[in-house]
Amino acid sequence: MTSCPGSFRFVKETTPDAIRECAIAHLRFTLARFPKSATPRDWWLATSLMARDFLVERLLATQEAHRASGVRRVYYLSLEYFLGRLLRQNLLNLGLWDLTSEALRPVGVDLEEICQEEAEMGLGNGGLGRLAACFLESLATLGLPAIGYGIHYEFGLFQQDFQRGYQIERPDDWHRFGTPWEILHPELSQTVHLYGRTEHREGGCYWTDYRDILGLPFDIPIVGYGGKTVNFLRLWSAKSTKEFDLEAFNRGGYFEAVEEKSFAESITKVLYPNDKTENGKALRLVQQYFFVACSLRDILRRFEAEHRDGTLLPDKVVIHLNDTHPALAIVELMRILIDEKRMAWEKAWDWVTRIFAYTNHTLLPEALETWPVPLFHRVLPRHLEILYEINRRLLDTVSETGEAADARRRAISLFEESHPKAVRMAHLAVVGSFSVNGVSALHSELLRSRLFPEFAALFPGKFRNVTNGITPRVWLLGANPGLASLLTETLGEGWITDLSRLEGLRTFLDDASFRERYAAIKRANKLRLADRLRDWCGLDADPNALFDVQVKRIHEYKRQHLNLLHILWLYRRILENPREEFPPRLFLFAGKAAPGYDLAKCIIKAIHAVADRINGDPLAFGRLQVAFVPNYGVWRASLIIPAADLSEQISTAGKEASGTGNMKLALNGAVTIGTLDGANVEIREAVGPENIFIFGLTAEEVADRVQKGYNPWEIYEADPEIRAILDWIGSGDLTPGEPASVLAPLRSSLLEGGDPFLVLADFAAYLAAQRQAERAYRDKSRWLSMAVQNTASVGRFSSDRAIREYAEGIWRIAPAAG
Ligand code: 26Q
Repeated sequence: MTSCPGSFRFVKETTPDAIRECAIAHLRFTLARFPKSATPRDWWLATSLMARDFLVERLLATQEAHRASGVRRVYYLSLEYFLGRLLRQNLLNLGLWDLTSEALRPVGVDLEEICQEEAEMGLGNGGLGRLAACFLESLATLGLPAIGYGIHYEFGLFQQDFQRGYQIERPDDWHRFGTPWEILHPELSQTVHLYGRTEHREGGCYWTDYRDILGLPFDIPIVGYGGKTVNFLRLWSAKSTKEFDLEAFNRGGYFEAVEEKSFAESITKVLYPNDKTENGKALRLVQQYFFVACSLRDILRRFEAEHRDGTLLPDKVVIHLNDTHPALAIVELMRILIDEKRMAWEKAWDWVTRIFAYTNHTLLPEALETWPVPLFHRVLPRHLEILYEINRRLLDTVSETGEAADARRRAISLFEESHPKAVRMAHLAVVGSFSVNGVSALHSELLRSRLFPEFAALFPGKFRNVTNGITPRVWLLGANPGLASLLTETLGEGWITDLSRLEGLRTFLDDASFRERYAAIKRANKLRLADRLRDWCGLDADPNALFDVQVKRIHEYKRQHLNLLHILWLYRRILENPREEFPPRLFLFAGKAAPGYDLAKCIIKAIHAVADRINGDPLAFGRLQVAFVPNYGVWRASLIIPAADLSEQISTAGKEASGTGNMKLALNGAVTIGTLDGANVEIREAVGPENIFIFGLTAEEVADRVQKGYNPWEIYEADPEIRAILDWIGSGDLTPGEPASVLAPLRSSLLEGGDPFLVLADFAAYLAAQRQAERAYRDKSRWLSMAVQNTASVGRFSSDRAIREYAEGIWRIAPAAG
C-alpha cells in the first residue's frame, strides 16, 4: 500500500504503528475522543475510518484509470444489496486484518470484538440481495469495471424477535448513527419527475405538471481481494427538491408545505419485504422509478463526460437488471432517447436492446411482478404510452391471424387482461434485453420450457444459464478462519481467488493428519456456535450432536414444515421406544417470514412449540434438541454455516430458482440432504451421488402429480404415522395455555388446503433419506470423508466463476488497469 502524503491523518505505511496512529488520529480529530475514554464503538468507528482512508485512495485511482481509458462498464441495477458488516471483510480484502489486529493489541483493543459493534447493512431480503453483494465483491476482485446502483433505504429488512414463539418485527434503524462506509456526493444529485400528464405537440411529447424529487447519492467503496481494484455501490436517497414550499407556507399552508418534504422522504424510507401482500403497492412503483431514473441519469452523465461521440453509448454501457425490480429502466431509457434526445423509435429500441441484460430469479407465478394499469398511468403517464407502443410492435411480430395467433399474442403481451389490466414486468424485461438468464441449469431450462416458451421460440438466442455463486472471501476466508488456514497450509493461498483449486484436497482424503485437523476445525466451529446459541436462544447445545441446519427465508415452497414433520416423527420414535439408540441431533432453524405471510409465521410458531416441548422433555435429553435462531442475517449465517453437518435443501422440485445457502454450506463441509431442485442438481454432479442425500419427486414428477390431481388426503388416510403427526399438530397439545387452534392452519394447509407444495407426497422419501444420513453419520470416518469431498468439489460455485461467465458471455467486459 502506498503512502498518502499531505496529512498526518492518513496512513503513511502499512506497519502496525502507522495503522494504530491513523486510527488514533481519527479517534481524536473525527470523533473528538481520547483513547483512554474511547468505547468499543468509538474504536470500531475509528478503525473503520482508518480502513476507509485506504479504500478511498484506491477508489480514486481505480476510477481515474477507468475514466481515462474510457472503458466499457457494467452497471448492476438491484433494489437489494445484503452487504452485512463491512470492517472485517474490507480489512481482509485490503490485506490489513492481521496488521490491524496487531496494531490495536497494545492499546487493549480486540479487533474481533470491536467488529461486533457494527450494524449490518441489511438492505436485502435474502438470496437475491446477498447474490448482488457477492457479485460486487467478485467484480472488484477480478478487476472488472463495474458500478452497482441501489437504494439508500433508511430502514433495511425488519429485525426479528420472538415473543412466546411468535415473530415480532421491529424497524431496522441501521443508519441511526450514520456509517463510516458511505461517501455523500451532493454535487451528483439528480432530479426526477413523477405523476403529471403528457402533451403531444410540434411532433414531440412533453411530460408536464409533474412533481420533482431529488436523489442524493451515497457511495460505498467495494474493494476486491488484494486491494487493487476499488469499485463502488451508489445508493440513492430521496429528498424534497424544496426544503419547504415557501409559497404554500406564505399562504398559511404549513402542513401542505411540510407534506411535500415528507412525501419525498417516504420514497426511500423502507425496503419492501418479499411479500405477496405488498405486491402492486403504489409506493413500491414510485421507489422503483425513482431509483431507475436517478441511476440512468447518472450513467448518461458519466458517459457524456467520458465520450464525445454519443453513438458509442451501446458500446460503452451495459446495464444489468437484477430481476424485474429495476426493469422500468428499459422504458425510461426509451423515453430519454425519444423525448429528450429526439431519436427515432427504431434506433432508440435498437440501442436499448443492445444495452440491457436481465436475470430472472423466480418461477413462482405469485412472485412475478405486475402493476395495475390505472396506478401506472397515474405515476408514469408518459411511460405507459411508451409501453403501449412497445407492445403494439411486439404483437405485430405475430403476423398470422386466427385463434392460435390470438392466443400467442395474449401469451406474450406486456399487458395481462385482468381487472384492472396489469403491466407484466417480466415480459418487458424479456423483450427489452439482449440476454435473459436463469440462475441454475434447471431453472434456466424451466424458464425456456414453462415460463417463457413463446419468447424462447421468438428469440431463441436470448436465453442462457449462469449458475449462481458465492464469494469465498466472505463464506470461507471470513466465516471459517480455521478451515481457511488449513486450506492455505495444505494447498497454498491460490484457492482464495481460484476456488477450483480445492480439488487438490482429494489427495489428502486419506491423510490422517489432514483429516484430524479438518475434524477438529468442525468441532471448534460447533463450540463457537454453541457459545452463541446460549445468547441467541438460551440453548445449551450439545457439541457432539449432528448439527442439522435449515437457514433461509421462511416460505412454504422451502418446506421448513417438512423438516418439522421429520422432527416430530423422530420424537415419537423416542417416546415409543426410549431405549433405541441413534446419534444425537441438534435441529437449527433461522430465517425471517414476510410480515403479511400468515402461514409462514404459523410455521415459525410451530417450530418454537416443538422446540419447547422437545428441549424440555427429559426423555429427549442427550438425543434431540431444536432451536430457532432469531434475526438471521449475514453475520449469524457466518457463525452457523461453518458449524453445520447436514444442510437442508428440501424445496419442492421446480420452485427454488437456485439457492446459494446450499453452496455456502457444502463449501464449509456440510453434507446436503435435498431435492433435485435449483443448484442442488449441479451440487450433486459436483460432489457425486455418494456424497449427498437426494430424495423426492423431480420437477417433472411434481408437475405430473399436480396435473393428475394430487390429493393429500389419500396419503393421510393410508399412512398412520403421518395421520398421527398431523393430528398432533392440530390438537393443541403442542401449545399448552393457548387456544387449541393455534397451529391448525398448518395442518389444514396440508389437507384441506390441498398441500400445494407436496409436503406429504415427499414425506416418505425424506424419511428414508434421513435414515441414510443417520447411518452415514454413525460412521464418523465415512462422514468426515463426505464432508471433505464436499469442500473439495464445490469450487465451481464461486461467484468469481459466475462473474467470469457474465463478463465474457453477456456483458463483454474485460479487466481494466487501476
Ligand atoms: C416483489 C414485489 C414487491 C415487494 C418485494 C418483492 C420481492 C423482493 C425480493 C420479490 C422477490 C425478492 C427476492 C427474491 C429472491 O431472493 N430470490 C432468490 O434469488 C436467489 C439468487 O438468485 C436464488 O438463489 C433463490 O433461489 C431465489 O429464491
